[in-house]
Amino acid sequence: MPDLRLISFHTCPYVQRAAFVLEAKGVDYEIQYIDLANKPDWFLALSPLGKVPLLQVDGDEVLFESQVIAEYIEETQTPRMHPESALRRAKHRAYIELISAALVPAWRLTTVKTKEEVDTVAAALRRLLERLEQAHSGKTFFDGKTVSLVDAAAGPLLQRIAWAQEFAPLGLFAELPKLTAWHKALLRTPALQASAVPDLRERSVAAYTGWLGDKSKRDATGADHDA
Ligand SMILES: N[C@@H](CCC(=O)N[C@@H](CS)C(=O)NCC(=O)O)C(=O)O
Repeated sequence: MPDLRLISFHTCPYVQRAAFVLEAKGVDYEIQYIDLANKPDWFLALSPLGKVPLLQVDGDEVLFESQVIAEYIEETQTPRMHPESALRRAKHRAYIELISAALVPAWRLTTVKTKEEVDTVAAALRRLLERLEQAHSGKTFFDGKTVSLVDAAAGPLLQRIAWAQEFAPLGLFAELPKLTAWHKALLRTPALQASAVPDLRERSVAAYTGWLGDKSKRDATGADHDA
């Protein structure tokens, strides 16, 4: 088994995706956290895009991009998380792309400054969540009773949506019963629980520096979203 080291940032949902896959397969790995506000020189030398996650394999090989890392772990470690059928596998990869696209507005919710911007960003996120609801099998996880790479990508997204809605009821899960149940099932999944530091929620909530995180502004403008 190769020697694996995951270079991480505490609250990064992309790192969590890679860690979820390692945990779901019971793979041994080390994790090293860096400060993205003060990137070390060794990290900048290793990371072509200056981003986490990185996976160092046997010391000198470096992989970047979370989904590439997830696919490498999938190809080299059991049990398989991707479906056997090429068509289903392709669809899983397509929905992982959709989840990556949804992480962009989910992250923007932490910083946008006005209620109007929050509503616009939440509406864009909601449209993607509706497509995910349509694609979900209705079983415990995205496509069955066991976790797939789609679940590894979705867990960190659904956690962040729930945390945004602790500040104001944005209605992001409203009338999406499959996503609501999926979120609950993923929260109970050991691989998601082990994919990040125990205080991930507190650290993530602290990143809300925009309108959602500012109670005085919310009170002034009224957090009158539909639930
Ligand atoms: N597409 C990349 C996105 C990774 C990413 O955006 N990571 C963020 C932290 S969550 C990062 O390293 N940001 C540092 C920067 O952009 O300078 C992946 O899937 O790995």
